[in-house]
Amino acid sequence: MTPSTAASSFADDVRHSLQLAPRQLPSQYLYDALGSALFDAICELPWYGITRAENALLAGHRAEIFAELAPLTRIVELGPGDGRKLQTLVEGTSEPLTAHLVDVSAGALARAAYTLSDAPNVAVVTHQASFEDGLDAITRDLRRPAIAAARVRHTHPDGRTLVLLLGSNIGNFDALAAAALLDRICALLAPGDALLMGADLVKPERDLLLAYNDPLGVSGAFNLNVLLRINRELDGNFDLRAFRHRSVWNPACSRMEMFLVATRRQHVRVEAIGLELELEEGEAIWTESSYKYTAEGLTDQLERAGFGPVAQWIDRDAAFALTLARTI
Ligand code: AVJ
Repeated sequence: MTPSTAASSFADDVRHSLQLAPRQLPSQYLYDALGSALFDAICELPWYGITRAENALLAGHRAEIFAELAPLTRIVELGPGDGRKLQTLVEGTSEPLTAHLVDVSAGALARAAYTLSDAPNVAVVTHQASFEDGLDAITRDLRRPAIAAARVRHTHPDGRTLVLLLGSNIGNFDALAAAALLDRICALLAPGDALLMGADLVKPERDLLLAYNDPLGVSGAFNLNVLLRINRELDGNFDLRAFRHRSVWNPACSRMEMFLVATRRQHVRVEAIGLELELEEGEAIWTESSYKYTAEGLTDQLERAGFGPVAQWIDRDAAFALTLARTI
């Protein structure tokens, strides 16, 4: 994706989504350089257990995963963040690997590539793109004639592929979009390849509220930063002090919802997209949904997308599941 395309889709998405009822902003835009750094800080918070639980599961089961998938030569990670999840995983093998990293954030890609430069057996290829566009680009690469012929014979002369969708990144997709993403991943893979998915499970509401509205205020800063980004990149005049962070658990939809709530009636202008907004006091901009799953819900969803045998490891304390699904 060229920077100009990225910039114009940000402008289009902001113009469109801020005029919806209720007002919204797509959560992918939370991750500019500062947003990615704030998210990395969230992962260090004692109240946000996803990252620690997942790392422990990856470290505990990586040998098993590599043994199961041998010969594994290619890893595609959707949303690598700072690269530490993948770093933990690849400590389980000394075989040569190519890692394709797909992320909307250039800063995250640079940091992930740097983290992985410690692993001598891993060659990194970065794709600054949405998960969908990145998968399309990688699929085009993989459909070279020699590989296409091998796929028809259902063999793996060039090794197997493992797609990683970790950190509960799946949680930002609603049911339809998640199904479409899993279908797309399944279609990219050849028989014997696999998807490793890390997903946060439903847990007590008080734990969820602490994870998404932490006492240190990092979650709030992470959320508010999207307004700062609009001010900087689209010449907006959002007053960050006139909004507060709100997180709520929506049990009917099994998701955490994150909002920016206007603390007073106000007029906002976003110059670069010619947008004028009148916000009422208490009016909310919906900035993120984080869906929470059940262990069975995850395996059902993977089977519906066409995956075959599934292995699952669960951290009961953190209520987090790591699920490995093979293709048939
Ligand atoms: C990176 C999407 C998995 O939903 O838990 C953290 C982002 N939002 N705190 C999540 C997030 C608020 C995170 N994901």
